[in-house]
Amino acid sequence: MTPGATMSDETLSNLLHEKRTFAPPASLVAAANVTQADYDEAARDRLAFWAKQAQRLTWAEPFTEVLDDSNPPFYRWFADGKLNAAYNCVDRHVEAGKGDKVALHWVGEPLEDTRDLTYADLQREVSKAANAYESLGVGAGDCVAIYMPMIPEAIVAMLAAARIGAIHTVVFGGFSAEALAARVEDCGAKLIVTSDGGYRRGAASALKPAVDEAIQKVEAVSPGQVENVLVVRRTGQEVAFDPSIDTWWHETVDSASDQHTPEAFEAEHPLYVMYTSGTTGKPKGIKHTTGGYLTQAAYTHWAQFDLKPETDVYWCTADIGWVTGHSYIVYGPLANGATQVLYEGTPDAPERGRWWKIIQDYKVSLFYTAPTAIRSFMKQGDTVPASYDLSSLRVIGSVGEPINPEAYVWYRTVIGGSGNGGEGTPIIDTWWQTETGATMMTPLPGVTAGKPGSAMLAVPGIEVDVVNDEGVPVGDGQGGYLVVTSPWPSMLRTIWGDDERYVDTYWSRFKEQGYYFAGDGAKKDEDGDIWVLGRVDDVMNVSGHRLSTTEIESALVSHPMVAEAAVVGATDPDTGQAPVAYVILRESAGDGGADIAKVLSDHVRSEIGPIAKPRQIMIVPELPKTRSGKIMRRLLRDVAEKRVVGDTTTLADAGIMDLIAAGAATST
Ligand code: 6R9
Repeated sequence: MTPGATMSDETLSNLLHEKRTFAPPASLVAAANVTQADYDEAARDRLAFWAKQAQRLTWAEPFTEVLDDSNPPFYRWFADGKLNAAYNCVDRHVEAGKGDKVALHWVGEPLEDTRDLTYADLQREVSKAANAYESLGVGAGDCVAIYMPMIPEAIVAMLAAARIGAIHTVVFGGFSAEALAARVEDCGAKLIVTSDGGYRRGAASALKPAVDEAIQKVEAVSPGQVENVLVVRRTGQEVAFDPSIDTWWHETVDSASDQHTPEAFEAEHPLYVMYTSGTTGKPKGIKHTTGGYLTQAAYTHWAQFDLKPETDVYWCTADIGWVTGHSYIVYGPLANGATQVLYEGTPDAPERGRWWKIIQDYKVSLFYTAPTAIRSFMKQGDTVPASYDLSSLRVIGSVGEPINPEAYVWYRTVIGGSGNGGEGTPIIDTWWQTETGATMMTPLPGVTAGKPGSAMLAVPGIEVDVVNDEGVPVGDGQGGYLVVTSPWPSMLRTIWGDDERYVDTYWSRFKEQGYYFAGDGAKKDEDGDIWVLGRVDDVMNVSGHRLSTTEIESALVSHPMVAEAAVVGATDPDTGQAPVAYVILRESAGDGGADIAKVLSDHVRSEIGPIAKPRQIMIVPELPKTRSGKIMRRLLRDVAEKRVVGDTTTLADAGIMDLIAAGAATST
């Protein structure tokens, strides 16, 4: 806590008062997958509910025990059952007569560069890749690192690993050689699957050189660890090729047999490791296993999108290198036999309407994206999406950050306005984490009236709460820490190679209660619905009041000139900390005028009160973000406190900090 500041009674002040609600469209309610009865059923017997959801999967050997909680927090789900994840995502749909159903409508970034893969195609491709992996000496328990653009082979590479019981770790294609090397080394990968490059922003970018560099780094500490590199030819660009370690996908995989018998693995067999950067220290390898993970990914994908697999076309814009790509591009949708779009490139290539054109062309009905994307479209204005037919949409989702109420309303009206026969498209605001594996909180589209900015309530079978410093649940209208109060099927099992860090990071804060500490602040509103308020590390203390950055940001975004805002607490001699805001204006606002800082500061005062009024407001062209679109407030705090800016390796665009720091130096 800041020296001199005193702790208020409230764990987190509750500032913003958003009262709008959006009821589910009648047509959706009439045929909804999930109803109130499902919540009631799950509340009566949570474990029986999950045992029933696990029947969405095909088990080679049935489980007899649902949850083994004999050694907390090392929980095990469905532990004596056996299954194969790839079989569940691919083969069983073919066996059920759905081989001709399109699994992937792949859309490359260059126009007209498209490819459809049916479930039967996927079965052949995954089988070939699995055979190729085995011929390269990869087997159950080995680790395969995947560093690829958004092409079908990325999904094939993941499923081929799962099929033979190998553990995959997908590293985002935008990460540096250094970040790749650290992950490859930490999980002990012996095979790296990559491509020559991919298309982004209208041009071919390279990936293979980063792999070559990463291998040199790994060799220096762990000689001989990486045995093979499998390279997909995507762009045809020249790449260095070392035949002693490199193999072309189109030779090794394409020549392999398309027949492969999947072996069943124990439900607790590791499926993948996904690295997530902590605020400090080395990235944590989050370990997920097979049966529980697949159960919750499949159930939540079906429930939250109200998926009708025979008619819906689904599209999640996440990158495969983010957990959202794992659960809601690969495992959830494919386990459910869905048809989905997979898009390689950026939203504005070759023009700003690209995403909306894809929705129109493929009649996308279920759409899942992040607040950062929604705000960037909001910045551009309504005219671009207005020129496309978006009436196929039924349910639209948000994930990654709290969605500001104004961005929510824009998303609902401008993107979702014509959906459901003009009744409008419900938004599912899904709260979850790499660690939780699948959605934990969201309003369900056929049951709950949505509140802009609130993830609202736990999905059936999940138990969350908001507690104070002592671990006692807060009352309605109060804020505190978001916790999960009982184990769930898709939970992380540990941090790869570091059980102690797993226990310390997630289970020591509320050890006595046995609660999982999510690291997010949250509040309960007067109805008891939950609003996530961002990471507790970002909470600031102003004159003894603990304020969430999210609420001040949302107040700023509710001004018609503002598209995006980031707020940080900077050290202040009078108040301990004071809010400093970085704001991106909408294009329609021009430069905002000479008194823009005062206008916005007065707006915050009138929306939420004088305590939250920013000490300084800076207009900036962009904000520092991670590759999954989260604002990196830590770096903005460095600028606000006039420090040297810290580690920027996980930024999507490192140059942005120079721009912001230069602007701050000249502003008053
Ligand atoms: C899936 C994903 C997890 C953190 C999480 C929280 C934030 C995600 C949110 C949300 C408010 C939502 N977050 N979804 N905050 N409302 N709907 O994002 O995983 O990259 O591990 O990030 O993201 O702060 O703790 P991950």
